[in-house]
Amino acid sequence: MRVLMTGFDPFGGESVNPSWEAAVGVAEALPDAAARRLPVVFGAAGAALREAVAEVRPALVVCLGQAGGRAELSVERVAVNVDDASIADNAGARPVDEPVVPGGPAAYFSGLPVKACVAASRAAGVPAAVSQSAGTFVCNHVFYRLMHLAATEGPGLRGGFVHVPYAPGQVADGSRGPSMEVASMVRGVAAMIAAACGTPAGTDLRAPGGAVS
Ligand code: PCA
Repeated sequence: MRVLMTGFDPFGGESVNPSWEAAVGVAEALPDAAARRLPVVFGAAGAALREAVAEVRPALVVCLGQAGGRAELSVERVAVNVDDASIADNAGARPVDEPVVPGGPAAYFSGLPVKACVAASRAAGVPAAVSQSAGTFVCNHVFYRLMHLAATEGPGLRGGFVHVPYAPGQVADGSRGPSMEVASMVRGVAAMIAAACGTPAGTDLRAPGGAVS
């Protein structure tokens, strides 16, 4: 199965974004995969994703993004149709309560079997959890655009979004919380892709992964 991996440029004052390094690592580990780097820019990121899908023609798309502060790989369950930026994107834009796609549905569920992905990563020794929100910044924007593309123009296209923690070099001063080696991210995401390939579309493992609040 041909796979498209995406990661992002650095943002928020960082000089690296481990999502890109992990996307490259996963693509290199798979027999038929490509990696593309997306700008951290509302609108342009979705357009770049769309171009990449048209060019690579993948059966599966896994977009990665950095979620500093999280301790594990976060398999995102749902993309919402809202851009609400608490910081400026890399082009200086800061939309508030604007739709990702005007007239689009309020939300899309991930096309990945999120529970099976979490289980597969854990079985590979890499901490992972279901996340109930991908936020309302550029990652959610790309996730929503991906799912909208799959729903409207891509029959058979499966995809989803995984947030990764900071890499160790980003938290070296010790004050910025948890981190994960990029090699572990690669191992966990590769296990998720194997799980997705082995799980019929529209089905998932039945395992708890919710949150109380
Ligand atoms: N993380 C941001 C955008 C780019 C990235 O890697 C987010 O979570 O929205």
